[in-house]
Amino acid sequence: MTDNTTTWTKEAILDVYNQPLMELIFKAAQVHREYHDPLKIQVSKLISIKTGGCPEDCGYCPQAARYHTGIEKNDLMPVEEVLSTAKAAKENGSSRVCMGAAWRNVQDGEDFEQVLKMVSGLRDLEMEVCCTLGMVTESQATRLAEAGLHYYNHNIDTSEEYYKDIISTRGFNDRIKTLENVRKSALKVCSGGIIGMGESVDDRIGMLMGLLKLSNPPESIPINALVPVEGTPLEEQEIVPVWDVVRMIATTRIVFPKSTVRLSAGRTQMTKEGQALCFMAGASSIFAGDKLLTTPNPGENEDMQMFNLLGLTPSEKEKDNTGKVKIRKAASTQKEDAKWSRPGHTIERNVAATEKGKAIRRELKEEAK
Ligand code: SAM
Ligand code: DTB
Ligand code: SF4
Repeated sequence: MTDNTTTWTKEAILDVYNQPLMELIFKAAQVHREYHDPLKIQVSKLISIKTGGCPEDCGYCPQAARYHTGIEKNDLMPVEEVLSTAKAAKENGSSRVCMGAAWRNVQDGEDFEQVLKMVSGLRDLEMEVCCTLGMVTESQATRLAEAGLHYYNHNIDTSEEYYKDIISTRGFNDRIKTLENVRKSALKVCSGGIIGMGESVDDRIGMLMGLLKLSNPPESIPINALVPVEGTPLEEQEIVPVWDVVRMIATTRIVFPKSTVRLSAGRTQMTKEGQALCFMAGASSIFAGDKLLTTPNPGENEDMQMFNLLGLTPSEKEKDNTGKVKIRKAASTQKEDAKWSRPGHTIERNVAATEKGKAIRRELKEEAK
């Protein structure tokens, strides 16, 4: 058995990952039962509060402006729209809202003030609140915590080595810095990654090693299966086999016994049987609603049917510890100079996708004349 004090080596995690699948699922299920109620699944509603037009070059992402993915680009959503979407989701069993913005990083100003209003509005609806807004400074994270945010999501996405093949516009270290800023602000950390981007098993384990190197393990770990989107550099990537998703979830569960492990993007690519194996292997959370940020997700009715079939129920909101947690005072006034890096190496397939996008846009302009 394992606990949060086990010192893991890469070799030991590889042995866990590579053992016979039935043994792996069984052991993960045992760990899962030790720390979690296996019949409860935490349900989060994702809301894309600012869609598309992002300056970054993340090779998997349909929201990067440089790729031609045809998604509708939107300005920051009005506070009221966020709150009404959240109310409906709460009635359908979601205990948490996760707001995503296609930003490189949070910038102080009007938009950030609007996000703070969304956070406090959602807190007043008695929901848990999570945000994923790109890189944040400690003072921005503290302001979010003061407004009532519970979790901040920022994925390390993959191993430090493979990261350089996927993203060139910001470094792996920037990601770690953001996670440490979030940790210092008393927010809970949500960080995980994606499988199915062409990475090796070593990289998958490297991603878990990256999370182990943080000062504390993330309270929540999303495991996304790549949703290959036309126009992105990873558009031709084959859908990752469900067996790999199950292995990754089970391994994550064993290495991080106390964390929530979220079966995140890619569920429409899986059968209900496949998802059931993920729950058996220790997945304890999903995203609800028929859309993730821009790509499809099984709708709430379909998920309810699956839950009924498997005897699962959505878990209640966690006990609120706001007030017990000492939020570092701050921040509201003092501004921090964010020194995010721009590594600027080139990734050939990302450059090719950018060029393809530019050409398509040129053609469309010509046609419109
Ligand atoms: N802009 C912010 C950032 O990058 O931190 C927040 C939004 S970003 C879309 C959140 C995460 O979604 C990414 O880190 C990545 O793990 C996941 N993601 C994005 N596109 C995906 C795709 N096509 N398939 C699977 N996961 C994806
Ligand atoms: C996470 O790890 N997965 C979610 C959430 N955090 C923000 C996002 C998945 C996005 C999938 C692609 C899309 O819908 O645009
Ligand atoms: Fe932008 Fe986030 Fe997409 Fe990267 S993952 S392109 S930062 S929205």
